[in-house]
Amino acid sequence: MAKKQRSPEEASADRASIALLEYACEMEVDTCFSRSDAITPCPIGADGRCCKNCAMGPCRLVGKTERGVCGATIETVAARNFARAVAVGSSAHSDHGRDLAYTLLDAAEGHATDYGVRDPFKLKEVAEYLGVKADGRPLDEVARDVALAALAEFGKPQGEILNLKRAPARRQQIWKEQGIAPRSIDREIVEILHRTHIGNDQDAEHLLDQTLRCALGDGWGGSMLATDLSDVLFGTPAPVVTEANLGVLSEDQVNVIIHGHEPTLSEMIVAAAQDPELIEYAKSKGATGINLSGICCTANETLMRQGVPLAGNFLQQELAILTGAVEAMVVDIQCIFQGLVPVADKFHTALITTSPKVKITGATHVQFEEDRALEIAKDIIRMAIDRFPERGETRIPDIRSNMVPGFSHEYIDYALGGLYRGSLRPLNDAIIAGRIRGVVANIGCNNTRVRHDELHNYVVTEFIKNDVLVVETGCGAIASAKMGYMTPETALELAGPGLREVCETVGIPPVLHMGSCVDNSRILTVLSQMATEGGLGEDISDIPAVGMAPEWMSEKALSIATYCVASGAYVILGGNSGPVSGCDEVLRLMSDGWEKKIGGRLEFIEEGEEIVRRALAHIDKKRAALGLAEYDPTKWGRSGDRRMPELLSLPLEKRIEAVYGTAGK
Ligand code: XCC
Ligand code: SF4
Repeated sequence: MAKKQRSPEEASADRASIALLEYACEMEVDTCFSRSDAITPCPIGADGRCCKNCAMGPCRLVGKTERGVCGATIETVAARNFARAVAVGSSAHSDHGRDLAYTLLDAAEGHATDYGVRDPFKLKEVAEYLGVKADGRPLDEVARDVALAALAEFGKPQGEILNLKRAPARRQQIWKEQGIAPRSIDREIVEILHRTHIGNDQDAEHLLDQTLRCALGDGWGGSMLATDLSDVLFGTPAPVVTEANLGVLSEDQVNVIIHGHEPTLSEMIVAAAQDPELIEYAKSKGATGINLSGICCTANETLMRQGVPLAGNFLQQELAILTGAVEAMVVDIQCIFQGLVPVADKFHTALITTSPKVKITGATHVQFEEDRALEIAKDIIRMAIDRFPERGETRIPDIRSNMVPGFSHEYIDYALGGLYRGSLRPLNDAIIAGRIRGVVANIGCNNTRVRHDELHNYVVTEFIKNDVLVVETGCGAIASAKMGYMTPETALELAGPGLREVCETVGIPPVLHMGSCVDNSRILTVLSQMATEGGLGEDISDIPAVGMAPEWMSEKALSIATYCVASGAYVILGGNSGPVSGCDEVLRLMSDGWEKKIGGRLEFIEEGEEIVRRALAHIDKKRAALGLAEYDPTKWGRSGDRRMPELLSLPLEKRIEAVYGTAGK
């Protein structure tokens, strides 16, 4: 039975997307939105009640069926499904990290001459974490050893993941006590695949323990390496000024969109787009230049380091092509819709796959190789330029917002403490005093099953109003960027009085863009440092902080959620159909069970209001447990820049009165 199609306004909260969805309806072009309306999710699979791990099934544990053919219970089936999803998510992040280690190795050995070490300080720091001696040695040698040490983390025969040592001591102790410290990244993933084979591990709690261990291998292993090595190769992010939403596309330049997750090729495309010869070539075809923008996390990577504007988030990939203004969409890995092919076919757009791991039927494959990186990037730009004369009518929505991304952990340290005394002390102090009530990490995807961007926008608005500092990555970060929340000025407009004081003093937005999905590791680093800085307990689980992905859809999001919980955080995933909601016992194990075991808990909550309510309650509970002052917004807001212009506009006498009261007369 065909379902009713949602109107553009029902499908998205983003104005630029609504405009293009109207056009998609008119043109009868299918998008993820219309397909989502046409497909009802399988209610059995959605709840985690379906097992297809062997050919005696698939077994659907519904109605009177209490066990699968092999006798597996719903607890086993739900936990196994969840474990497998986390293993896939973890593999995606980690394999991305592995490729960066190979790029660094190739660069250090002179096989990839377009790449090199762009942040030697970070290299030294990472060398230390990985046990590589850096002092007094040539940079290339250190880089080579760091790359090899990083690669060893994926499959070393003994020991534990080295970056675990970066967690607070108390946290490391918990991992030891619970036996969930990951040994090597690949091993924990493979062990999940093994354990979930038919007739193997059939105890939900035991399966979930391994899930925690595997996810930790992602967060503190693969993802953290991906972040660190990207910073080494391409520079550690610091604030830049740029823009977000489809309005960044240009009417008169060649538009190239980079989409996916890896910075490796896209950094070269950024360089190629600035090549004077190619710009001349673009002009020879009637364009005024070359305009780059990004979608998903490739966008976040080049945004943070190069200021490349954001065209949009996950659900806008097809809509970008519908503008008719995109000459090429260049994709690498992860979150790339196969649905791009039929949309691109209707326009002059070249859809170009580049990863040796990703081909899409109907797209043009230009395989990326590190040793010819810039050359390949230039070929791709040339292909885009060649499409420009074929461009037809365009409909670029005139919608974009200013933004300031680039808040790496290093930059936050610097912003708060200065070059020589970089520290998170002022952040801890602001939380202790109650100017900042707590911290929320709002991350993750969009999902066609909820109105595009709506939950992201709602929760972020509520949190900053309530003096909660918000840090973001992934597509959630792009949603806030489009709302204009990532400029310091927003702080004046929307933030609560205490948060506003802090933002004004430091000159930061109340919503900080911390990067791509693998960069959630930056959030782990910040939380660890907050826990060891003093005044906020001694573990991540003590900090008044909450993690959430209200519009999540990917298996990577499940891995992120699980490693955050395993690191001590309270994590909320949007939507009630968590992949285990068919089994109360597994839901209990992940919430109360995990809280007892490791201090963090995972919950699935559908409503935005309830997400905010529970997050604030958790923050206040943690504040109370630390013995901090109860949150009281009326204490703040009588200082800060905003009062200055107001004050200066008053006549002298009134000004004195405003400062000293009538006693000043
Ligand atoms: Fe993909 Fe990273 Fe999700 Fe966005 S947020 S839809 S995973 S791009 Ni990670
Ligand atoms: Fe059914 Fe068991 Fe096979 Fe799963 S593993 S499909 S529950 S018989």
